[in-house]
Amino acid sequence: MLRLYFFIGLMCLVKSDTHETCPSFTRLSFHSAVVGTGLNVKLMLYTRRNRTCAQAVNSTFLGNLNMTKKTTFIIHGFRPTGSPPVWMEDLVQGLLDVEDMNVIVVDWNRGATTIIYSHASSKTRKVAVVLKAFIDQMLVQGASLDDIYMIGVSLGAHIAGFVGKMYNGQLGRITGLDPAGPLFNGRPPEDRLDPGDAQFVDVIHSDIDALGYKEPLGNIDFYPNGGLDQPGCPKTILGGLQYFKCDHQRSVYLYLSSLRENCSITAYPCDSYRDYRNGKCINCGIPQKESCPLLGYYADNWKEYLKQKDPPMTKAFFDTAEKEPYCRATLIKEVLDQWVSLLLWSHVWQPRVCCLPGPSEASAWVLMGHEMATLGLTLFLHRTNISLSLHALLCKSEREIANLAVMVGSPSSQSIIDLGKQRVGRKNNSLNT
Ligand SMILES: *[C@@H]1O[C@H](CO)[C@@H](O)[C@H](O)[C@H]1NC(C)=O
Ligand SMILES: *[C@@H]1O[C@H](CO)[C@@H](O)[C@H](O)[C@H]1NC(C)=O
Ligand SMILES: *[C@@H]1O[C@H](CO)[C@@H](O)[C@H](O)[C@H]1NC(C)=O
Ligand SMILES: *[C@@H]1O[C@H](CO)[C@@H](O)[C@H](O)[C@H]1NC(C)=O
Ligand SMILES: *[C@@H]1O[C@H](CO)[C@@H](O)[C@H](O)[C@H]1NC(C)=O
Ligand SMILES: *[C@@H]1O[C@H](CO)[C@@H](O)[C@H](O)[C@H]1NC(C)=O
Ligand SMILES: [Ca+2]
Repeated sequence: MLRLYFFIGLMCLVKSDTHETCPSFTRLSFHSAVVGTGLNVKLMLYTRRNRTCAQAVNSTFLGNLNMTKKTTFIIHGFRPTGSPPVWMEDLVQGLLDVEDMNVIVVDWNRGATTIIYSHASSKTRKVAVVLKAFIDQMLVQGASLDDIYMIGVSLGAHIAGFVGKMYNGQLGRITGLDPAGPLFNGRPPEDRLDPGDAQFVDVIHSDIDALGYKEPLGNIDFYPNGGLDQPGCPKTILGGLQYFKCDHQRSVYLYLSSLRENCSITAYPCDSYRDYRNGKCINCGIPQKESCPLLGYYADNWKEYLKQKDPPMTKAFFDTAEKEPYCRATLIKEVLDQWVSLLLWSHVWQPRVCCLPGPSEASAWVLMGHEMATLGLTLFLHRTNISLSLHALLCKSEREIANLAVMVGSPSSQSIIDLGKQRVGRKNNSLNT
């Protein structure tokens, strides 16, 4: 017993100690959610020089914010239990891993924590006003709107949209991670995130039948596994809290996976998930020299192309695995289920340097029969070696194959296989040499 008291005492000491030097995300209890919380927005700055210890900043104190760098704001959503978002730390560190930037965690837990969703959603514009005041100060200090990036989760996505509207769409970029649907579905553009809110708006929709927003909201809208339900998430209420939030939260985990070098997810522009599953959208609908858009952090590589479209909105689909690495799709499960056809295709970044017919052909297709399925699986398991092996197979070139997708031929993807056959037919020479 004494030991327990000692331990608790020690924890309090440690806690109050770190509290003074490093501000951390507001931690509230379920009690706060029941009684409700007044709005208080805390901004915490993380940089590569100070990855673990945040600095509290506000519109009168910009701290170590370096105005010449990109600044990414992370804005969370509704918090019905008051706890900090479990993914926040990974997102901050992941962003700092990929780029030397300022990362600002927008902690509006006081405001978002309530059991009554409409109370939280009614505070979104007020949070946006606080962020506007902060960004105005950044601009005074020499920052550029081009360098401002907002990642908004759920209600946070609409907050980012409201900030963007106040700058007439001049913010660099907004990423909406399953933007909130309830009370926003069907609203006009001024009352929600819309493609005009930033120079580039990309959105992941992972729970359009419950907590997420159904219709497209950005220049590109990604619908993983069709956007309704995510593999690996509980299908019944027996799954507890996960039943409610798993699909919704998956958008954040998919985005996070894009920050990891080994897990890029390729998406296929398409009118509907059904068309995608039927193999109608495998050529990306994008000029030949480009490969398909990637989900997540690097989605803005396709910005110029996507914005040229009229209207500048594209829906993109893809399938994922049920747990990390999500990029692994359903290959292994389905192969184990004895599918015999395996279709493997790659998008070659620089067809000119490969022995493909010419620059007009961006994709190389290989249809693999039964014998080759084993080889394909082996290649897949040694993921880092796939591109090497494909080089040997297709290109005999040292150039990187930028993107690769492996998919099992299932009855629904018969048309992919047919298309693959045609392509293989046309490329027999290059494959055999
Ligand atoms: C990191 O932040 C803490 C608290 O703000 C500060 O004491 C420390 O000097 C910072 N470290 C660096 C390298 O800036
Ligand atoms: C801004 O932050 C500084 C330093 O943390 C603090 O002293 C000041 O009171 C804050 N100002 C406001 C308006 O919150
Ligand atoms: C801000 O960043 C630039 C380059 O990104 C760097 O040259 C400069 O030293 C930084 N300023 C501070 C105060 O760290
Ligand atoms: C991918 O990389 C991350 C860190 O970059 C690592 O934690 C993870 O295990 C890797 N996954 C695979 C399948 O290699
Ligand atoms: C990739 O292939 C090389 C040569 O065959 C081998 O030495 C290496 O271990 C392989 N790497 C992986 C991750 O399988
Ligand atoms: C191409 O190769 C495949 C498999 O080796 C073969 O079935 C097909 O007949 C070949 N097509 C042409 C046009 O040579
Ligand atoms: Ca769902």
